[in-house]
Amino acid sequence: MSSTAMARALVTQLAAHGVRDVVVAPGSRSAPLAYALADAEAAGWLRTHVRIDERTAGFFALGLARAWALRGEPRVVAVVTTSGTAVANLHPAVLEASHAGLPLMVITADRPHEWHRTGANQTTVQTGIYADAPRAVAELPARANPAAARGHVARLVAAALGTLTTDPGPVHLNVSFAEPLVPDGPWTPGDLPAPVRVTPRSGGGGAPTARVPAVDSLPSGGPDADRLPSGRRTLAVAGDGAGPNAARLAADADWPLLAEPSSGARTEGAIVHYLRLLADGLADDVERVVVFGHPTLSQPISRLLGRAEVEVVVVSPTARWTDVAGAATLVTGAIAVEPPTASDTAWLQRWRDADAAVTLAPTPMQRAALALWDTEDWLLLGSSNTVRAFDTIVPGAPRGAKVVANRGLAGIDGLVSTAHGLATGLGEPVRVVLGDLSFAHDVGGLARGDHEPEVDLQVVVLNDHGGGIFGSLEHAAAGPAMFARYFSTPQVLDVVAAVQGVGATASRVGVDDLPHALAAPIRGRSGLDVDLA
Ligand SMILES: Cc1ncc(C[n+]2csc(CCOP(=O)(O)OP(=O)(O)O)c2C)c(N)n1
Ligand SMILES: [Mg+2]
Repeated sequence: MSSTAMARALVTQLAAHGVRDVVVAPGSRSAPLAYALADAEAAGWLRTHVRIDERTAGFFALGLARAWALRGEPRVVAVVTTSGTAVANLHPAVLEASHAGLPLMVITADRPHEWHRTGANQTTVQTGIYADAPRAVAELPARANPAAARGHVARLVAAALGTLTTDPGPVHLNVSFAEPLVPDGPWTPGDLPAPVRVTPRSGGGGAPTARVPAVDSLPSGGPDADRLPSGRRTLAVAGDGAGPNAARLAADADWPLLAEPSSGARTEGAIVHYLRLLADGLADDVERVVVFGHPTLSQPISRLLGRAEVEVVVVSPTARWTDVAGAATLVTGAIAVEPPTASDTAWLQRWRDADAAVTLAPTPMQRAALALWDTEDWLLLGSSNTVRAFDTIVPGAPRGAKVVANRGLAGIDGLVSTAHGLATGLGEPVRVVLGDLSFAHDVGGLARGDHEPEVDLQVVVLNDHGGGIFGSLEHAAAGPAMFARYFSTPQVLDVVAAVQGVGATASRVGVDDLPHALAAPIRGRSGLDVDLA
């Protein structure tokens, strides 16, 4: 059967199974899909987004997937590439999607199977390339019957959403196309066919939500909830993507709330200086820790969760929960809390008082973090010191519900691209704040094709001229030459010029001027190079 017929069948089934965004990178082998997707977009079935760099395309798709999840309507986002090295360029985003639990469908075009291992141009073994990251893998050989598309797409979409597995994440479809790669006639997509209905056994929950804030994924009551008795000195630890219910439960139970900035739970009442308080010995009296989301930011929390005498309860809506030390005695989808006793309230007050008593002179990066926290647009926090500056200084506030980060694997890559996809998906202004090396890693993510829409996206570079985080690690003790060349790695880079080079506006500001610069509305693509020196 023709490549055109297979491409049209796949696109039809993607749209039928709820895919609304497809990111496309140019290529000839994937051309049958490009033609079919263009027709599908013209028919209003879905939106396409064209990116030239597949590494960027992958993270852009991840940002789109996160946008759907943040809106409480998780959907699979597909990304289409040609064969060869293009496929490998998607790997970082596939890994982040796997560890963040986001539904990304990677569709890689391949050469006919008989060309494998023959020296054929741009031909390699693509199936299995992402190792065990995909939740499902499907292969469609060249000249396969297009009727096969329906079943495979239904399976892949269900696996990506975790409909039956409660384990959402990336999936991989490798589809081979033989010539001709151009359509054999016009196509006007009409009515969408009915999708395969895939429903979970209980029928109640529907697809689990990806691990992102603003998604109420942790019902605090309900018949299936595990009831946690009051009267135990408990801490609530809200890691990335914990969601606002973590804050609500902590408030209901009078538990001190230790919420990372991208938890969605760093809202009113959160303990700000918890790292300091843990270090000062308040942790010694903890009897129980209830963990929400994916905490990664601090050693003291990890140590606390590894202490033998501390009871650890993990609340997780998906099959992949965080319990590094293997200490959890209960892993549950939902908890119910009892009204607090006088001792619970006294325990909370002890933490609040200690928190209020901490005085510290903020570092320039922390001052930048406070200024950014004071804004109202969506905020994507970069890895490394950026997210940690926020974690150690910003108060619990409603803004905490509009902060996200790529904490699946905490890479310094793909952050600008993720923000670009997020802004496109939300249709709202987004600000990404990140280190100078992280920015250098993904300058291309800010670029836009001539024929792609402009978005409201601001890149804020916290510029300390190199990887500042290494100065707080044991490598700070390496000699200055060793440290500068192999760890800090400052770059010959003009951030303003780089931003301007992709057609965005840019300016350099000092920390003192940052609040003023942030007061201007985010319009189009822009950059702020914040000089932390
Ligand atoms: C893709 C990737 N490569 C390397 C690392 C290791 N790494 C962690 S932080 C860091 C330096 C980041 O520098 P910058 O973005 O300037 O942030 P800063 O520490 O200065 O705040 C590096 C290289 C990583 N996390 N991800
Ligand atoms: Mg830096």
